Amino acid sequence: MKNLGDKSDNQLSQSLMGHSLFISDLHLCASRPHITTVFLDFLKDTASQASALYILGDLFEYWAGDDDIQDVHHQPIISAFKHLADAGTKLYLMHGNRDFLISSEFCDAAGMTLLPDPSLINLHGKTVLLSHGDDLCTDDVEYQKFRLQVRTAKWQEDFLKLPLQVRKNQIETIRMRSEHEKSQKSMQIMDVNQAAVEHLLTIHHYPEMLIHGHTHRPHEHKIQLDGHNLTRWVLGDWYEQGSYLRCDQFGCKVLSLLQE
Ligand code: LP5
Ligand code: MN
Repeated sequence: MKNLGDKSDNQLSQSLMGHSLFISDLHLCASRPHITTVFLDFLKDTASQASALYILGDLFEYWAGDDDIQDVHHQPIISAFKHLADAGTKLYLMHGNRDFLISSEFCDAAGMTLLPDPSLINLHGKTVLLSHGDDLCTDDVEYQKFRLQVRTAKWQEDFLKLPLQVRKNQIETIRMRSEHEKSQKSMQIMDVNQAAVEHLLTIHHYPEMLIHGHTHRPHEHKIQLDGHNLTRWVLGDWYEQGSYLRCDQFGCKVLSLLQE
């Protein structure tokens, strides 16, 4: 006969089994149809084998509001997510700096759970902190000012009242200004700030791993902090190829779709 002890043992072994995938910075858009095709194949062939898929921001080149879910480029992506979720893969989405206007209408249609940034999870028995990563780029003062402004509820409420096409036009203006300003900033300014990383890890009680994207500089960083050995995984973008992090109870490794 089963007792409560058996149940929690069972739940623990369930969480240790299987594997999870992490991706970010796909920047999907109608003008790069090849990457959308690669991504739809990834969902069908690779993510369908995983117990969970975590998308850590910037899934889209930009997101102007959930009233854009009917767009012909967005529809097949949303349907593919829903199909995957219905087949049993858990789907988690975190906002990036380009798609933070994704809301519940999109998530419900796609069968996804929206995660706050940062989020602490239990990943196959390990404590792992997830973030998009832009909040850690504290040396990029101009960007942080912009971020503070557009992440307020009031600003978003006012912006979303504008007609969809007006929002898209304003976003185009910001993208052009952002590209120009980025060309004037050093690589160091646009990277994460080490003290910000260490502060985040400390206030979350030294999780074994931090996984984030945004900087498009994929790497496994080993960190020693207050006597703890931690790992910071940086995910790659999907401009040239699909790269993803695969984690199970034995550890994590970066894989590329071109290697398969
Ligand atoms: O994304 P990435 O890596 O290329 O660059 C980021 C920072 N840039 C941004 C802007 C986005 O790329 C494009 C816009 C996304 C749309 C969001 C939806 C709704 C917003 C609508 C607002 C009206 O995030 C870039 C960082 C870089 O990461 C590295 O960390 O450097 O930051 C910038 O370049 C920002 C500039 O420094 C400041 C921009 C101020 C723009 C203010 C424009 C206001 C005028 C509005 C006119 C309608
Ligand atoms: Mn980003």
